[in-house]
Amino acid sequence: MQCDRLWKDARLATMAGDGLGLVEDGVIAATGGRIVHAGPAADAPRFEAAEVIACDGRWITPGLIDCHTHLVHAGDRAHEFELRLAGASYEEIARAGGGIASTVTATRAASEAALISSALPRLDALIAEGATTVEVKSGYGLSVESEMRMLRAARALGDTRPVRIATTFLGAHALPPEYAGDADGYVDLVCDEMLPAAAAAGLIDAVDAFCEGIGFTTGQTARVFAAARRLGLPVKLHAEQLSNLHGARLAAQAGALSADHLEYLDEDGIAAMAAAGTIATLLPGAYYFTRETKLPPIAGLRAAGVPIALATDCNPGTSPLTSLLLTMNMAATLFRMTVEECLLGVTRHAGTALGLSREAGMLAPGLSCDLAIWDVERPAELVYRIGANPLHARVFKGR
Ligand code: DI6
Ligand code: FE
Repeated sequence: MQCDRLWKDARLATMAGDGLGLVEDGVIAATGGRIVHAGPAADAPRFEAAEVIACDGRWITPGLIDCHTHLVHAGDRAHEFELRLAGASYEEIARAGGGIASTVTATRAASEAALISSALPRLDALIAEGATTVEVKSGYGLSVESEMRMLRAARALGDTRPVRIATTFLGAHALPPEYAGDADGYVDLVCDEMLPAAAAAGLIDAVDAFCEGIGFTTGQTARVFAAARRLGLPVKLHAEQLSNLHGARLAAQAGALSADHLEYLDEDGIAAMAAAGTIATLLPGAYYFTRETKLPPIAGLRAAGVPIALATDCNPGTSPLTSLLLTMNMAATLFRMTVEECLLGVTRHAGTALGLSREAGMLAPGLSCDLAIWDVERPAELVYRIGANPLHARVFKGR
């Protein structure tokens, strides 16, 4: 059988089937950028490959997927970090006009080229650790023009680097100053103008909102979801990060791909997510950086069979994190998630959280040949080490 490239003498964590889908003596064959075979060498057809890559027993996982980031933004909030170290809380800073609002001011003032160049080092850090798919949200522009500029910058990142970018429209992230006291009026703008304009330009893969006391109510979130549905776009939600507004239930009932954060999620929300097949995306970097003490209900999610994804939440305010390896270590250490859960969380379940389960996140026939090849003796090392980067090679679409 002909193929373009064949990786042999590899150990595979396919993430397909049960658990990590471990294969001791494995091969992967790809043609036209797609996997045509991934599994034990013993079961593989005899391949005639244009190129053969000997892996010397290295482990191969699917390319990693960061399914929740705010990678595109201008400026940083290091000064706010200093204020927090001096005792101010995230909510206090936000209510005093700092926080998200300060990033909005900087982002509005930045050109598309400036947004791209400031995001690239963050993207490159993710890529250097084997990421092949990265979600990027808007939400720091909060006007038709500047939200679209953020989304165009996000799309451009995918033309600049060998990586798949999934864009998420987060117009309902914060209230811009010109709408102070008129959140419903701003939601009108989001639903009637911003979302349709960005969708018409092909800039949106999914729609998100920040459903929170300092964000938008469930009623406002439901309106954003309805506008997304009219445009045929999938939804996801920042829910239950700082309080329990029952956003996860609302998201699940809207058929959301994922509900994200979830520290304050309750049993009712878990049941709704399980019934809808909504992924729980946990963001241990934000939990760590904000020094949250309320743990997301991991045991309840496990018991209900809700798949858990993990992501960096890379953003200047609550998670200035650009490492999926550290994200996994934090999930294990802070949330007591298992190695298997952590690795599935940045591959298969992260892919599903982006609606990309037939494209990325597993080593399986038909999927894009996105690989991370690691210099480790066992997959647990990817979760265990702090600050090490054992990536040997990275393959995107078979190259
Ligand atoms: N939740 C978060 O953790 C970030 N946004 C959100 O909706 C924080 C964004 C920021 O502080 O800039
Ligand atoms: Fe976020």
